Order: sequence, then C-alpha cells, then structure tokens
Amino acid sequence: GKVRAPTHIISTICDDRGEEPSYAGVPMSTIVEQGFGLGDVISLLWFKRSLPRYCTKFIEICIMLCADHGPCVSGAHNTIVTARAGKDLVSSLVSGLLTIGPRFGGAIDDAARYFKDAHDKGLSAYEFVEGMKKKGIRVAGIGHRIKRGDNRDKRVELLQEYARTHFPAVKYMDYAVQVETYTLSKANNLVLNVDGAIGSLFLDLLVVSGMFSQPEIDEIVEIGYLNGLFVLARSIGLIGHTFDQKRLKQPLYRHPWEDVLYTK
Ligand code: Q5B
Repeated sequence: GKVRAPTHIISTICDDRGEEPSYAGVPMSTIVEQGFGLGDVISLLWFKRSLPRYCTKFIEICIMLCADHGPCVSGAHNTIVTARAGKDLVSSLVSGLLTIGPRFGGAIDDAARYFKDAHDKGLSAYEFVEGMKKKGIRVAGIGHRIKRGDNRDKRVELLQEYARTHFPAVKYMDYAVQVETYTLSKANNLVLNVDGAIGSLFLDLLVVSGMFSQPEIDEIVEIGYLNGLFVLARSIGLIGHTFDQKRLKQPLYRHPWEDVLYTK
C-alpha cells in the first residue's frame, strides 16, 4: 500500500490546497457570501469554531476599542520615533508592538489567569489582592497612568455594558469589579483597566457561550490567547501613526535635553 512520508509541519487552521482556501473548514466563499465579520474570522482561525454572534461582536468591540489610545502611550511613541527615523512601515509597526507587555496592553492573559484562579478558589477580593501584595506581584488588569476612580475608562464601561446586556452571565467580570472596589479603596489610580476588563469578560465568554469544554478553557488561559486581541487591535493604530508621521513629513525625533535629568 501507499506509505505516507512523515511531515515536518502539522497545521489545523487553514487549508489552501483546494479551489479556495478554508478557515477551520469554512470555505472563503461562505465567509464572503454569508457576510462573516472579523470576529468570525478570529473565531475560526484562533478558536477553530464558529462562535455565536454576541461573542463575535464582543471580539469586534474589543478590537475597535483597543485600536488606538493616542500618541503618548508606549507603543505609539515608539512607532512615531521609528517612523521619524525614516524607517519603513513594518519596522515602525514592530517597534511599537514590542512595547506591549506586562505593563502596557499585554496584561490581559495574566488578568484572566489571576482572576480565574482567585475566583475559582473562592478568594474574597481582599484575600486575593493582599495575597498578591505579599507575593510582590502587581494585580494584572488593575491600575492606569491617567484613569482614576473619578475619571473611569470609557472603554471599560462600554465593554461592561455590552456584556451585561448580551452575555447570559458575567461572574468573572463581577469578581473583577469586586477586586476594583477593594483596590480603589487603597488608591484612586487602581481602577479596572481595559486589559482587566477584556481578561475577565473573555473568561465569561468562554464559559457562557457553551462552545468550550473546561479543559479547552483551561488550555486557552494557560497558552494565553488574549493578549493577541490587544496586539491585533493596536496594530491598526500603530499603522495609522506611521502613515500620519510620513504624511506630516516629520523630521528625526530627538528628545529635548531639558527633559532629561543628567546626574552622576
Ligand atoms: N500599583 C498600568 O502604573 C500601571 C498596581 C499597584 C497593585 C497594581 C500599573 C500596573 C498592572 C498591569 C496592567 C495594563 C503600569 C494597563 C494599558 C493600555 C492603555 C495604556 C494607556 C492603552 C500604571 C503607583 C503605586 C505603587 C504601585 C501601585 C500600581 N498598579 N499595586 N497592583 N496593578 N498595572 N497594565 O501609574 O506603594 O507607591 O509603591 O502595572 O494591568 O496598558 O492608555 O496609557 O490603551 O494604550 O505607573 O490603556 O498600574 O503607577 O507604577 O507609579 O505605581 O500603585 O505598587 O504603590 P503607574 P506606579 P507604592 S492598560
């Protein structure tokens, strides 16, 4: 009989061999003819399944709300400096993307991990936050440079409003809000931030959609899919900042001496 030569790559999300490519088994023509959106494509290529519309719309809202947050944040700043150094689109983009991490935009997976662990263990907000403090770990998804208890992040409010209206239940978000209530009692800057809102609400989505088994949810949280939402979203803004600088013909950036404390 036929003997299959061993392959060097195993791939399960996209098949380009037929007349048309398919994403997780769904042909491109179906995607176009049935009016699939970006949330559907992400569901197919990241989660290998079609999710209900309220879930794909939530994914799209995350992408839209995180697409940009002005020129002063770490990612946009790096991209702007790089574009002004005369570098190309890809260099400017990745220079911004490389700032995404535990402090900036890349706290979504850790927020999901820590909120899930603490909630599932039945820890009170007090026990969770004080336990993290004892370990010397900042609570991922809490804290912001400019947002405050009396100047909440509108993006967080919009995500919460959408989920309260469309998700059957929001137990992880409710837990994150309890954590925020406690952290705000300690300091006014310790608000639930956009990473924490997405992290907790995506946990809810994974549970309430009924589309994922418990081992699948655990694997998604362990591998860390959710920072991908911020990376994908912010790429839109970083590309925009690159074009903006080029259009404005901005010269090489040099930071002013007056803004540096030179010391020995
Ligand atoms: N403290 C975000 O800090 C920031 C604490 C905390 C316990 C915390 C900080 C943090 C966790 C990571 C996180 C996502 C670095 C943020 C984003 C996207 C963005 C960005 C944008 C966009 C801000 C002052 C005092 C200190 C700290 C304590 C602070 N955070 N304690 N748990 N989580 N959060 N990142 O303002 O006693 O004085 O030593 O690491 O979730 O990135 O728009 O800018 O769309 O682009 O620099 O929204 O919160 O404050 O470091 O001076 O701390 O608060 O221990 O206490 P700051 P620090 P003490 S959303």
